[in-house]
Amino acid sequence: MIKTIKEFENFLSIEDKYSNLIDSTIAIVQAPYEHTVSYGEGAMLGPKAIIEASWQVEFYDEEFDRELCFEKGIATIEPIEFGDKIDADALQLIYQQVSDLLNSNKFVVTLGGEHTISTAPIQAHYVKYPDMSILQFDAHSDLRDTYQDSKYSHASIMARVCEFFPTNKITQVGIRAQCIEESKFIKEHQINTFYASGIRIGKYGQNWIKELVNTLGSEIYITFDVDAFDPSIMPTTGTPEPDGLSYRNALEIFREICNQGKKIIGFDVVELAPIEGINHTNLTCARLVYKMLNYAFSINK
Ligand SMILES: [Mn+2]
Repeated sequence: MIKTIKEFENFLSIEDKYSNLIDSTIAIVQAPYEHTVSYGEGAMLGPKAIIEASWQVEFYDEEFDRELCFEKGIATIEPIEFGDKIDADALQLIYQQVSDLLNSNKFVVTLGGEHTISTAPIQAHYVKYPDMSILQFDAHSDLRDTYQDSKYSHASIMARVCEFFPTNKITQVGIRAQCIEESKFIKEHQINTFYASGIRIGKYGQNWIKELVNTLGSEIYITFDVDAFDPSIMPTTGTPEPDGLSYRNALEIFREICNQGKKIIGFDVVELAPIEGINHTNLTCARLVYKMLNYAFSINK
């Protein structure tokens, strides 16, 4: 039984009329899972921090001249309780909830938690959208077969995805920390990787954003590790890496997706690890989620 959290304590702090599960087009899943974090801790607190920060986000979006939350309805589901479940068992809980929501025709947003969790919503969306592409925002390519002896490490999430998903339909952006094996894997398996350094030196031509979106099919699932952002705007994440993307870069990519008539069919936002006293990063993530929803519904479907 899927339960929503109380009105006004949900994403954007909205009343039941606009946030009950039956009438809402959008559902927000909370997966506060943290088991393999290797450096900074706290990703399990990410979903709650994003929800609370969203209370400061305006309903109205000037770019779209509308209040999406009241047009579509956004249901916030109670956080998944993992108990002592880890690895495949934990992922199964997330997979089940996301699948159930997709089967009821909801647009699903999943909030992590460490990046490990993304395998579950990616798998669930892939069942419903067999032609989808994946766009991964990340500082790390996450393609290590194992990390610290775990196949379920946050550093191995995309390696797990590559076991069931066509690698040439994966596009990565913001990458700036990886091992040589990952670099080889990318070349051998034709993953479309837009390195931060490549963006800086013009390796992808004059309009790298257009080139990036050209690599994607018409249905796009986005997995957004917030460490893709520069640490100057996103210090509150497990492994912040210098020379990252700006918030503006992310929006420009979403805009280009819409301009090319492509659709965002679902997404997750992971790896926010809040630090007491730093609020702007939580708000950035909350704004990111609502902005991505606005782009996802830019074409009425
Ligand atoms: Mn990652």
